[in-house]
Amino acid sequence: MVFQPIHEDEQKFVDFATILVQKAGTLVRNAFEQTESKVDTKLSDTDLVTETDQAVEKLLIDGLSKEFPDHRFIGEESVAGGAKIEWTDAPTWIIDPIDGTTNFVHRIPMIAICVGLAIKKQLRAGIVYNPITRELYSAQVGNGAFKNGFPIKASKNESLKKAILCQSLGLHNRVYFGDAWLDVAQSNMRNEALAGVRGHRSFGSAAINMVMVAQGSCDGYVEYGIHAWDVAAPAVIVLEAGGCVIDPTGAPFNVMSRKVLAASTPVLAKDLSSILTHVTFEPEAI
Ligand code: LIP
Repeated sequence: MVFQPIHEDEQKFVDFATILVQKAGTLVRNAFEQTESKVDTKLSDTDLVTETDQAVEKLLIDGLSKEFPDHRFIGEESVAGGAKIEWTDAPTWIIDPIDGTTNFVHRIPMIAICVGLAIKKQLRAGIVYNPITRELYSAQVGNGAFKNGFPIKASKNESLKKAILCQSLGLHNRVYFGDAWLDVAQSNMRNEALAGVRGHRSFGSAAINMVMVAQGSCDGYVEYGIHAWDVAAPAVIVLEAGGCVIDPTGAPFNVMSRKVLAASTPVLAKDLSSILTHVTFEPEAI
């Protein structure tokens, strides 16, 4: 696919955002080096937020809105604070200030600042930055996927029997489905084990799970109950790395649907989808 911007300033948008994300990374690293963070909870005891999440989101939105006043924002902590999700044709930044907040609170170095860009409701670019490992993943539609400026490629694995899958029990879903969710999650992981997968890994961050697929380290990832800000940026990176991103049911991916399946190849994606029990959510926006 050839890089064909759908907005004449797309490159300018992404270049500016990349510099801002690296600046936010310094803020996160400094906080990560403190012995502990002040932690609050949101929807449940497993849904954490810290003042660093809020400070990073403010830095990103203030910086981008000053540079690009007509742009719109969908930010995890703004939405948590009551902001309405405005999903329009305007250039829209979809932001998770710290994806993997629980890892951040526990000082587990698998966290990511996620900034996705959508124009006319099409995901056009993604930046996923782990400021602790200093790994910056980036992609623009038609331009390829990169880690610290070097090209990355998804594996070509088409077999579940050779697959490492990124998956957790998704405990956050108990707030929606009660303990019945555990039966679904355990059944899905059991079916994958019976299908002969090589193993499960979960990095505690949707974005890190997805860039592991993009760089070919893992072969698949599925999660229910995630949000647009968890997956918008890494979805572009997986696709531009030659991977596949769909709805877990096999339907086309919808960034607002609260579920995602990323895989190295369409064959693996289809086989993984076929052994899963699915759940549905109200879309976050239409
Ligand atoms: C996290 C996701 C993760 C999910 C967690 C949480 P956050 O995002 O990246 O995949 O399992 O429940 O939603 O809240 O740390 O930004």
